[in-house]
Amino acid sequence: MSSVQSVENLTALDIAVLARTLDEAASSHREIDPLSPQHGFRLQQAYDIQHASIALRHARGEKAVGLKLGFTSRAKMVQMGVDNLIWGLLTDAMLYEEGAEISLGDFIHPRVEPEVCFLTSRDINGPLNLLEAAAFVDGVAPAMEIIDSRYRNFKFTLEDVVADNCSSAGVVVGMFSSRISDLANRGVVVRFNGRPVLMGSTGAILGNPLRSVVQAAHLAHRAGMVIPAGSLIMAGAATAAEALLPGIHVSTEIGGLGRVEFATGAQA
Ligand code: OOG
Ligand code: MG
Repeated sequence: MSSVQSVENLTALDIAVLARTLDEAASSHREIDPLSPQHGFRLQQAYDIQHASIALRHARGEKAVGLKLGFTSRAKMVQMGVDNLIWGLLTDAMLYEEGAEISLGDFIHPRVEPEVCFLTSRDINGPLNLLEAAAFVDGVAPAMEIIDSRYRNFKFTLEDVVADNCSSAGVVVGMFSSRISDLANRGVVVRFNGRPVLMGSTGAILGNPLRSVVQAAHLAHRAGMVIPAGSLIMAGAATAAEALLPGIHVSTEIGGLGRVEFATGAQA
């Protein structure tokens, strides 16, 4: 028998309270217990909580810069024990300068993962197929996402991670190029201080990371949202995520796309 007593019973007030709880955990860098076991919400309400927490960021002046997909690769699904594609919203406060030194004090238990980032060239306001998607992006870059679940021990249900904006915490994007075709099998290597710690292929991302643009178009359309021209779309990690350590140099190299890097501050 499930420990969840009832589902889809959240009021607008409950959604606002849970959004604020997650927002405060993120801004104070303090972990919390997962919310869904106690509050029993379903996926649609998890997205309502996510959107309410992003609205709090916008109210503080943060600007929308795009969106991210999660669990677009088997490696990630297996690592986190979740098997549905999910999406979250990015703001400018999550963008870190390429090459910067990032303080781990900004996070709870940050992990890094190698990604591909697309830049949209036109508004996307409906579903697209793979061929059409290429006409809506004019840049692709090697990228890294820093994820930082607000939940204790990085443990969550699908509903919890969606409410928590899919663990979004930081995005580092390398140089954009127009090499959008032929992304289906590029080697990916993440290095800590020059030592490879993660290796894979862009093919791990839905067979071709451009499919993440197709998925983003579909999800945004279903949610009644337009993805404006100039948005970033983070395609999802090609490998499992790796815990960040203090005082290291982190780089990701993607065949044909180049390298993206940052350092972590010496203090944990
Ligand atoms: C959820 C975020 C998943 C990805 O690239 O698959 C994600 C998590 O693993 O905490 O960002
Ligand atoms: Mg990710």
